[in-house]
Amino acid sequence: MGSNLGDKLAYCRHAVACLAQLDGTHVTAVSKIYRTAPVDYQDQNWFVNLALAIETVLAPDALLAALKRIQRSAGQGEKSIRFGPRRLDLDILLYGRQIIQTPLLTVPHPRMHRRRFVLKPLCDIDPGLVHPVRGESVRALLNRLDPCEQQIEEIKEDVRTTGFCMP
Ligand code: PH2
Ligand code: MG
Ligand code: MG
Repeated sequence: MGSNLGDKLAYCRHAVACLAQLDGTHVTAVSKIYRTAPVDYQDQNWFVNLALAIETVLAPDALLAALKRIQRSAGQGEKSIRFGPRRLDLDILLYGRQIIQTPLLTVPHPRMHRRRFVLKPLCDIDPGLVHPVRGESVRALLNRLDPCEQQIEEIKEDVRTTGFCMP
């Protein structure tokens, strides 16, 4: 998840709480929280980014619909500039090892392998997670990035609120 408008951490906390309360869904891991330099469209605020692992009965399209609902509940409209500022952005990065291509959803996320703000939090959760298209672990993909690009700093905060079911 990511936010770079308003009270970024509060939007992320809200999203974590909503996901923890989603029917048929358990949050099983939460990454550290990061401040990250904007990528792809650079003339905007730094983001707060983190990643969650969930177990869910929701199929990918139903999960996507739920994520959009949570985005809307944070006041995030559907129409934002591509790669531009947003209160809350919830993306599906991986769905098990499935490869999904529909008009609404591409999984694995098509840009995740080159984004430090995605790979670093995923490594917190499980560095051995394998990208099902590239056949490489998220740690290997992270090590491949140019160390001079995509600044990232850990924030010492806790986004976990209530309703958690940690393994
Ligand atoms: N999201 C984008 C575009 N650029 N940069 C950072 N650092 N973090 C993001 O979450 C992000 C971005 C589009 O969703
Ligand atoms: Mg995004
Ligand atoms: Mg998105």
